[in-house]
Amino acid sequence: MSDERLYMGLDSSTQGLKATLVDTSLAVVCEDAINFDDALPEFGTEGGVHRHPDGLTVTSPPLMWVGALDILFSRMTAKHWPLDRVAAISGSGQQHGSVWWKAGARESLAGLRETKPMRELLADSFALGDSPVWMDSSTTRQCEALELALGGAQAVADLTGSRAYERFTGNQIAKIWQTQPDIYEATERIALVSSFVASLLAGDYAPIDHSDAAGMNLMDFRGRAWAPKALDATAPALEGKLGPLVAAHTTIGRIHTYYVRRFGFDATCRVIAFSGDNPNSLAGLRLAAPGDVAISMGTSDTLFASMRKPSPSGNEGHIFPNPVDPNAYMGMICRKNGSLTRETIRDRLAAGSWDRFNALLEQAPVGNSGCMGIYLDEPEITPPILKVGNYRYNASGVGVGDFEPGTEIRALLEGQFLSMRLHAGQVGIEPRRVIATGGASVNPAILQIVANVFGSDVYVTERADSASLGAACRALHGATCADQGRFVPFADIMEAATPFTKAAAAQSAHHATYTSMLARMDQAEKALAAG
Ligand code: 5FX
Repeated sequence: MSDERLYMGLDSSTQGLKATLVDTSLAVVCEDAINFDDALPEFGTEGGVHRHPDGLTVTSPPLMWVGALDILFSRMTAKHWPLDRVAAISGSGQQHGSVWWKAGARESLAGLRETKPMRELLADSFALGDSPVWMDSSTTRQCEALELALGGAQAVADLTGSRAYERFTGNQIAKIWQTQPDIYEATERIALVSSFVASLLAGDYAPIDHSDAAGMNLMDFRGRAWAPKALDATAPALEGKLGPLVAAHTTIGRIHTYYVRRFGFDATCRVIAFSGDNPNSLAGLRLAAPGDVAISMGTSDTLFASMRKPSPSGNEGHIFPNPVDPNAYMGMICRKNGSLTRETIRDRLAAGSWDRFNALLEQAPVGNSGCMGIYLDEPEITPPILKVGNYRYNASGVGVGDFEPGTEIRALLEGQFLSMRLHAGQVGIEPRRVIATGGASVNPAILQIVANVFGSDVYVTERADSASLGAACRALHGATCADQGRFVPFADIMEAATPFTKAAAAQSAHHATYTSMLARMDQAEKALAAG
């Protein structure tokens, strides 16, 4: 039996919890995942969330996330994962969601006893039973107030890396403070989903890392410290409730004895700071050179790129500190209407079959003879369009009610990626190489559209779940930095990893067709955003 050290990444995403175990050459040794709706039906979530009647508020119960960890670790022991060889764990969480620990929760965390499931031990630890998550768009009023207090959208972006966004945690905190002050007062610590899961492992409140903290509109993203002006404009005495910030490669503690006794972990197993799913994906996708862009096609579609010279925009996009390089940043844009919208249209027009969906797509020519569409099941983040609906335009730009199925599917896919290219360009991202990941990255027809829209070859990794893999890579990175007592470049760690595979080559004529459609997409989006 090998005694090689292993590294674990956990990903607490919107819809489920995943674990990936890698060895020192970053080969995946074991992985497993559970879906919240299926594994924990008693919480009544759909897609991992509760959608509220106002159409804007979206929440998830943090106790469900705790229950998921119980179930996943129990499954690991049942499947004889070599947990005693895990030298470090790190993790990933859906960004922006907040967990509201009630006074006294710290003692409950420290005193976890292995005789009971964690879910029972922490049942009374939350001041807020349902946490706002990234899909929530109910805080427009708080966003306007923050921008007013700080001198406008560009000023907020210059300070925090993004203009005020509804889902960003600071604006969610302001809303709770204004509408449920008793909950705010009863809260001892506000965690992000990432730092929350890290707390469960370390048995103590875990610090928030710089990269995920940039999704709060509360941190000076260059100085990597809480921004007093933003805190003051959000809620009183907030810094004490947020706790310290750390770089993402920091060891925040050793695993709590609960996991040693109940699941067989080694007591020296390090817990490395957790971060957001997008920063983890950047690590998992090894975006090293400027122009290396990743497109993650999950519940939301996000595009991100490593960058040295950030230029935050008061209109769109985000800049976060880079989770694996303290001197670099990551640029990101996020479209909320991603996979779920593709699935809605697949179910409506192709009876749930991707093969049929792809066959229908091929019935319409590249560029769709000028037809275009914007399909919004949810209020959109980029560009900010709060109303939902399907908007179809013929070649003359006139709104129409219906398309043939093939035209509809092509309008959806081309529209999604044209919009992404448009907005990536506006924050200065110039793709040289695109790495695709997430559920839709296994669909060759979608990858070909991506290649042609961006005019870049598209590569895929052997794995679609880059966030939990990225977290496992970061566990190895954090442990190596700690063992060597210095910052070790992430590239040194990743040298052992297998190269990416080219999955689609850009076709210049088709790229030109798409380039000629950008201005019309821009116009259509602006008209919708303006209401
Ligand atoms: C990023 O800003 C987002 O809101 C989403 O990509 C979430 O992180 C999804 F979990």
